Amino acid sequence: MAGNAVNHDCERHIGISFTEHVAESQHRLSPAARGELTSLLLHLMMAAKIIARETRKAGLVDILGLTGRTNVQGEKVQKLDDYADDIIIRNLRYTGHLCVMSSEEHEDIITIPERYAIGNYALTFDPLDGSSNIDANVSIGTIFSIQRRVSDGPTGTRQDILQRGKNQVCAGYIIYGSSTIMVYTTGHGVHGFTLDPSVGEFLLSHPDIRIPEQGRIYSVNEGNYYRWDAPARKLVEAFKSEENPRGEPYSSRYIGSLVADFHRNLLYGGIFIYPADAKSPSGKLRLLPEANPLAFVAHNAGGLATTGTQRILDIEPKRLHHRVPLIIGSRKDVEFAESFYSGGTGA
Ligand code: P6P
Repeated sequence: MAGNAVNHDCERHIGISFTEHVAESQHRLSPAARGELTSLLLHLMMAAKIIARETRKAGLVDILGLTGRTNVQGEKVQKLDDYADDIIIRNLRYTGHLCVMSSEEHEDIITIPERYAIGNYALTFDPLDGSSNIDANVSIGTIFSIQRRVSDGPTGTRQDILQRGKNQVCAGYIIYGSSTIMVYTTGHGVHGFTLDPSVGEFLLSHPDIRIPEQGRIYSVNEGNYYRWDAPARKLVEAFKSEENPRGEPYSSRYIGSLVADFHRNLLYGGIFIYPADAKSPSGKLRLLPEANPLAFVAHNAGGLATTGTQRILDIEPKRLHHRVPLIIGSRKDVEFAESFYSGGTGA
């Protein structure tokens, strides 16, 4: 027991590197593991360091602005978007840990070239979420979701990607802001690491993150108000009134960059709401590269994530770019939101 206690302290010791943290966690939690997931995460962090470097100097080199292309979502593709997407694919496809990848920027799955070994995991990612904010130097982020392979053919398939969020083995994000912070969970707590460029390592800065069970912030684009259905309108009105878990009006904070809005709520408490609306009847945000990984982090930090009528992690994905309404954050605030959709308070 004493040995475990020592290991436990070590891996949650402020300042320990991500490399040491994942190795200690693997030793303590999965002593029989062969280290595939650990190695996969280290390759992903290398990609994140490269993206962070390019994001920091984006204003100085010709990497800002638009590529002139639109992606599968119909969104204008930023040069940094493309760069981040390419860096992740190149840094991960040769590792022998992945059977398939899926990126928000690609219509179909990304198969592993025949010259590389096939691994036991499937990676879904949004290479640079919030990229429309890049030119204004607003925080943006990479979001990732890792599932265990379920297919059994010569290479990975869509089946490996189209899994429920509750099956994830690991999920998290990297936020490129005033500092570069990586937050991740493997289902054993949520931990945050801050990149120290002087040593080129992510160092543990936020061990065992727990989202406050009730917040004081609501985060939504109120410009869409007249496109929402009645429950969404009544829910947001409630957060402006005293008819809410807090008993007084919440503060409104909206950055317009999902990772930044989510990260603030994770640390301070609060709720992020992106309802379906007349323009996006299924919702704007994507289930696989955005909602599922953030829901996995939220749940492991004591929070919740729902469409209003269904918990995000229970949703059976129908297609790679499956969109969902997203209500995510502090447990009491999300449960309050659900009451507006279940024929309760706001119906
Ligand atoms: P709106 C960024 O484009 C993004 O995908 C998320 O990062 C963000 O939460 C959302 O869209 C913002 O959308 O419609 O409020 O501009």
